[in-house]
Amino acid sequence: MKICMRTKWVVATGIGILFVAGCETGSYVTDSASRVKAADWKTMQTVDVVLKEYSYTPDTLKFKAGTPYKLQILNRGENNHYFVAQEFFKAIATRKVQSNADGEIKAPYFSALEIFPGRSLDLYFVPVKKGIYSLHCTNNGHEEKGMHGAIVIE
Ligand SMILES: [Cu+2]
Repeated sequence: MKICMRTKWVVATGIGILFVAGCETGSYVTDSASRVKAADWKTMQTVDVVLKEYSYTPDTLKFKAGTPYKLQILNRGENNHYFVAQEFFKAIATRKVQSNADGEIKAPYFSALEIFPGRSLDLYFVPVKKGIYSLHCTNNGHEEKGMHGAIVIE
């Protein structure tokens, strides 16, 4: 299984110390449109993640490759919070992001989502590439205060 964490892994080798910065070279899922079309959206699973100061609940999200999902990203905090998971977004076939009553944004992939206090965004997707991916908030200092997590595709 591929492990793509943002944390730098230090690997001791015979020739010195090698710093591995995760797998940040992968490309996005290029056949997203056909995967989204082929998925049986009647079997869609709904998963919630709650953002607040300074956490994701749950802090580990688990998905099964090939199953269609709606991930409801709910900001129950007082600040804007981000859902930044670049390697995860590269590992899924994205259908759309829906802003509840406001509308839908259709794009082949996203790299980050920002959710305003008291609001939510719904990410519709099909997990494709198995692995462990990091999640964090890029709002000022939030990650250092604990706003980080992991996303697992099994
Ligand atoms: Cu935050």
